[in-house]
Amino acid sequence: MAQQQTFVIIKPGVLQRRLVGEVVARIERKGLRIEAMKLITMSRELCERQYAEHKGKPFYDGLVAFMSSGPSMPMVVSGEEAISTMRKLAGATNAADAEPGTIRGDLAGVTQKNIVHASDSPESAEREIALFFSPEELNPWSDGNHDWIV
Ligand code: 3AN
Repeated sequence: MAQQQTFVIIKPGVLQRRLVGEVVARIERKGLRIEAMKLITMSRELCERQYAEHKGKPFYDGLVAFMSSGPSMPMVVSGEEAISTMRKLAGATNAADAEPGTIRGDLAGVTQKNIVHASDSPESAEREIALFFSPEELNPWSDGNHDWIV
């Protein structure tokens, strides 16, 4: 078990659905730490860099158009095994496969608009954090003596 940083995006449409608090609450309730967060509208170029590995796939053009279609919220989230923990909280990519109890299982009806992105490896997390945040925008913090996590 190790402390890790991961990268999360609350995707376009979540603000319109008034679900930002719901998503953030699930991340907080799990005991993860939000260490950076901002509200941006991604340029097409930024989307293309973020999703370079999917270039050529049938859903790529639609994904880039969707991700640049409105405001989204990139975040840096830290904690014990944060990468796999955040992926489990998010649930399966395919909206129909995402289990109830997960963010996508409870809130996503359409795979492309599946509420959140969460990095799938330490290498992706590092690359994505650097793509969206400058070092000064990161705010590492600890729980100190406030050991409320059971
Ligand atoms: P994940 O976000 O769960 O890591 P990826 O990396 O395979 O999944 O896909 C990136 C994003 O592309 C997904 N979050 C989703 O928005 C979109 N996507 C993936 N597969 C499909 C699909 N079959 N149809 C439409 N959109 C898709």
